Amino acid sequence: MKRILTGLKPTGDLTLGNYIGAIKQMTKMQDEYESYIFVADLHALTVPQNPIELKKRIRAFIAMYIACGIDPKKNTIYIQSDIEYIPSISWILECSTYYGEASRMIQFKEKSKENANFSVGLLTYPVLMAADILYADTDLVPVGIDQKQHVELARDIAIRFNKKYGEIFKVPEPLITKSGTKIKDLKDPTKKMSKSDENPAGVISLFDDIKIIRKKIMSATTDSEMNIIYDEEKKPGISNLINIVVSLTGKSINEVETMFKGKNYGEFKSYVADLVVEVIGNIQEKYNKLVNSKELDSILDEGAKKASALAYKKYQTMREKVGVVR
Ligand code: ATP
Ligand code: LTN
Repeated sequence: MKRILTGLKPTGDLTLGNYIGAIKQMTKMQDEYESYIFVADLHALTVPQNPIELKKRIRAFIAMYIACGIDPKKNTIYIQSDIEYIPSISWILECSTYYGEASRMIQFKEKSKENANFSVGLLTYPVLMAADILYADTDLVPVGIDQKQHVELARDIAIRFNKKYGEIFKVPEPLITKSGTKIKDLKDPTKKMSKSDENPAGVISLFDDIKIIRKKIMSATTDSEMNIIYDEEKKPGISNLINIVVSLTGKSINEVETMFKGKNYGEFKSYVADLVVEVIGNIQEKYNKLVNSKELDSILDEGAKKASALAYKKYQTMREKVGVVR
């Protein structure tokens, strides 16, 4: 069975976009693959975080994964920082990564422009990501298109390391989820719905109160026409709402258009709101039962144990090969 592995960084509350674009995709793949899913908490440290909030959010992410349908029996679920050998693996990999290639990463270039006092961690971020992927002999890495370059760097590092020291790493492939429609911001449907967005009005958090979710959808930006037709360019707001319906129900765009022929935007938005509220309401119910449970700790203990055993083995092999052993 091929192994897939992915992580999300806890830099904001999980959104409907993360659910549709990443978590739901993982639930679809968990029967076909041996799946590893984690919270990339060390990656969150590349930008300033409030420690108390971060700690809460890490646990919330794990509970949310499971509430969204990531089955602990089918997945190895863990917190990145619980796997203590990953940063050690990352260090050895850093020494096999050129400064030039790390500084060419688009995400680094963009984020380092935002703040002149950026950390070194922002530069080495993709090497830590390579360690996340390579320790586990991962075959496929499901990610959004923005992370493709990082997975390619992980491949380059693996190939280079293998050439120098022998076949140590499996060379992973990115898996770009084609069906993973990009969900757009409800207030500005030309940009992606993003968990680290400063303006929450256009972002549906999986933790939002149901009433707020309904309100956000009812006040989503649309155009001044009257017809519910998919046209990303001329009608980005309506198209985004159609995409949400398509992703949550499995209906086709055509079916949604037909359902709402002759209906007004209010009726359509109200349908979308009912749908999203039902989906997120069910998720929240499961989440609330899980988040403070002992069961969650057992799942995390088990995940950490399994992943740590693999990471330890890989790290020892690397030490031997590189020569940093007693
Ligand atoms: P940040 O704001 O911190 O960059 P983000 O919400 O944009 O976070 P990422 O952490 O970059 O999300 O991505 C996690 C996963 O969720 C990726 O696989 C990404 O493709 C997916 N994802 C994020 N936002 C959306 C969205 N709006 N629509 C579909 N998929 C999304
Ligand atoms: N960089 C990714 C999160 C991430 C990841 C990983 C994804 C960290 N390590 C390993 C896949 C595999 C992001 O920003 N979404």
